[in-house]
Amino acid sequence: MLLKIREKKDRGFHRNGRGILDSKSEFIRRGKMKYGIYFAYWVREYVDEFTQFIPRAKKDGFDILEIGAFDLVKQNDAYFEHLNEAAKEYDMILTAGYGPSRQYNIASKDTAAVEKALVFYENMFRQLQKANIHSIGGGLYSYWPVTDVADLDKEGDFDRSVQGMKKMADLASRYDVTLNMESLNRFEGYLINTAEEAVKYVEAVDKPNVRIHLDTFHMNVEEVSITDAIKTAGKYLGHFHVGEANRQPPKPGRMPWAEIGKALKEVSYDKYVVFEPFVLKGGKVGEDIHLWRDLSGGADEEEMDRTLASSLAYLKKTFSEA
Ligand SMILES: [Mn+2]
Repeated sequence: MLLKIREKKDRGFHRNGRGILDSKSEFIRRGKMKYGIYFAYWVREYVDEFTQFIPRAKKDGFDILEIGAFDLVKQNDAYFEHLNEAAKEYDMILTAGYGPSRQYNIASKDTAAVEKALVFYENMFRQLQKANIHSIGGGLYSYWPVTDVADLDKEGDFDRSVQGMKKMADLASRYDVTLNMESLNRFEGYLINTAEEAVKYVEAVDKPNVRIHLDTFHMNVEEVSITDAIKTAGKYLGHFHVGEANRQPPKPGRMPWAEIGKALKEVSYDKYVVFEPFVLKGGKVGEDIHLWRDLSGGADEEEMDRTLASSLAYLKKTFSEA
């Protein structure tokens, strides 16, 4: 009955008080895919206090806030209590992203370093559980960004990484955490650049909590076909990042969003679609992302949010109609 009333209302779009799409997006949200935003859209410098972004993500229409896992190991119980309270209040799901420092490279030839990395990761997983986070994505199979290629041994590193990941997966499963292996472009990583390599990796690890993480920005560089890449990842797809080729929030024009939505449907993807836009130049974030010019159009805080909210409405509509 409720559904029928909603459908009636959905004949046309109307706006709520905040200018965000309305009952139509509410209707779409009843589908299985959920939409999230990576916190770094809003900042030039990394922060370790993520509670501040929860109301903002909600206001812009998101169900998920993706946070950076880098400093979680430093946090105390009060920190997690505060974070959890806000997540509960705003009905916000939290996920995490991490680009491992070189010292935590589980593909390293230095076996003592790998053991240390596994200790670090176990501490991180314990903290993720405290934050009620069950999904972490990124280049967890190696380190990020890879710049030193002096004695790079891709095949050997791949095998070492698989062995390390088997252990890491068992540790993560104790804390109910899924590890999503992000396929990265050639300028940031070398072990997994394509969905095909990701499948090979995940099948070699052979653990139910090690899945594939695709990102349209990276796929735009490496894949012959973005939609074929999604189909290649298929049942292993565990996490999905979206952004334009220049990492602006999704919009009509350049990326084949309708086809991407169709491919996600074809593989019955029912997990998270997380926006990972970067538009502000400057600071450590801009430096890490190699963003040397402003891509926000000189937007102020309010306009940043308006752009994001309308991007979300666009993608939800496009994916739901695909
Ligand atoms: Mn990504």
